[in-house]
Amino acid sequence: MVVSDLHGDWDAYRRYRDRFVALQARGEADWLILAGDLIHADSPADPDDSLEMVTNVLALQATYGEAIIYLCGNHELPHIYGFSLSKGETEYTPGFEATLSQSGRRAEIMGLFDGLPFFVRTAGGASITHAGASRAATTKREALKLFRWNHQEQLSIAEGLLAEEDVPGLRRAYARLSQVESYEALARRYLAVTGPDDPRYDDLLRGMFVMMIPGFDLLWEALFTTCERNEGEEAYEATLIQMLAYLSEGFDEQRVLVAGHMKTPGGHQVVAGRHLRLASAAHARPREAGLYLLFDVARPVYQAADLQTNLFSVYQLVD
Ligand SMILES: [Mn+2]
Repeated sequence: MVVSDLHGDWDAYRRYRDRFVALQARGEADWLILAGDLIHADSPADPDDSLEMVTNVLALQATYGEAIIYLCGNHELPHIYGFSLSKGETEYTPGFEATLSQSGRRAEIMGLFDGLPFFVRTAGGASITHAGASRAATTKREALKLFRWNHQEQLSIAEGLLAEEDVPGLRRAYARLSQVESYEALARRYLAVTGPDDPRYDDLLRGMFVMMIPGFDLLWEALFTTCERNEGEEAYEATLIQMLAYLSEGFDEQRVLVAGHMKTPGGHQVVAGRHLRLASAAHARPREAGLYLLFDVARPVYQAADLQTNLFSVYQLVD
């Protein structure tokens, strides 16, 4: 069972979770795959229960073990690296950082985020990821780097670079560039640190150095890709076929990519023949058009359209 982009929507999360629990008990679903962007309400007007949802996933994992797969989305990513994320006037990250600090479970949740996979492959040839295929992985070597990505390695490179710098000077420059009076105000806002003694105090600076590591854009592109809306459907088809070929390395041939990430009126869309775009809540328009995917991972799929009969709703009173 695949669900995507719940964006802090507890009601949607509860419906999908309960559906999985019921299906699992009947032997009709073995895996629950949350395809990223579980957190951050889409708009400041929407309720945001991101932290409750993440802690509930931890509880589900304690019960169902590896059957609960949570993939990394572009909204989980900034919290791993201490970036801020915003769109227009909406700042997504400070609220979650604040609840994270208040929860007393930061280390546990960061441990979860650090280990979130980017891709799941199936024997039947459908791979699942958050956003889609990206052009950044242009060689097999780059694709392998992405598949074996290590956040801690990137963070320690950035820490090494930061250690060679005049840190107080960088803090002042960072504040100046952000047009605020002090770095401390920024660190409190974006990292929910307690003050200058907090071990995470300089994580905004570290995040800045992460962005400068050559090759980091590989990860960025993979989680933020806007697919055919970026490069056109024809070019995207080639990108998609290339990505599926990389995903097929040393495994069953992968022929279809399932991803969410983008606004999808009606809850699903077939893109470039091989990409099934899924929106389970916030991106569905209306929200209640949101769908989940339930398919047999061993049955071969050849086209995204093959999965269209496997889409279901939790917003209707059917069982
Ligand atoms: Mn996304």
